[in-house]
Amino acid sequence: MPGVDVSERPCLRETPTAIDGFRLWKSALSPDQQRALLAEVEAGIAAAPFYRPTTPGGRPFSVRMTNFGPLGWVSDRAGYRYQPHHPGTGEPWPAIPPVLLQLWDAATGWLEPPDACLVNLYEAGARMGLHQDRDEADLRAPALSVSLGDAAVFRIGPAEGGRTTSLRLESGDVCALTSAARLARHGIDRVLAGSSSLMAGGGRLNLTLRRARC
Ligand code: MD3
Ligand code: FE
Repeated sequence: MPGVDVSERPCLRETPTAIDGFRLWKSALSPDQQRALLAEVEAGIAAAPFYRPTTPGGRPFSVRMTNFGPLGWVSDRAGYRYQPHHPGTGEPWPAIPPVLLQLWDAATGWLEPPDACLVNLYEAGARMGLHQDRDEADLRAPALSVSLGDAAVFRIGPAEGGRTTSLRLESGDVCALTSAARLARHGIDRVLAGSSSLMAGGGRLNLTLRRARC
């Protein structure tokens, strides 16, 4: 698809971070690429609308979610899990946009493709508390995150707990969570409303690619 080929950005450089295994590419997607990816996400959500999951304890998330790919991460009274269908419509999740598969290959080098893409929508006031991602079968496989829309204050710290580091994730930024960072504690403290004009009406989208099954 024109406008969403990662090879169009030959001068792209990795931004060094002090966090072992946390790899960051600021502005990996150009504004045109961000708009093209947003259009693909919008086409997907027409078939798999955002819904508001609840924690196993029954508390609603402030983030709304949907998924693309063979498996989607869901949470409800029965717990956290990956499943092949949308909990509201019962339909299979839409395909992962090809540009995201291309980014996975380029950024992670992991031979198996991702089988899950969680799509998080942060509207005004939404946040995500510190947590670890450990619902995947092989925790050695990396995760890859793409941010679109309003910037967010992201916090990350060691798996064992202790000191955390805050950094801003902005529209078009891509990060890979590899090795030690794969089990890092992380969350979104807040979204900076009005920081991006990508999405009419504001808000932030995060797409996280993972390998749910071996
Ligand atoms: C660090 N999402 O969906 S993306 C999540 O911006 C999640 O919506 C946040 O944490 C968001 O689980 C953060 C960056 C990210 C993604 C996956 C990770 C950081 C990670 C996996 C392990 C460690
Ligand atoms: Fe997470």
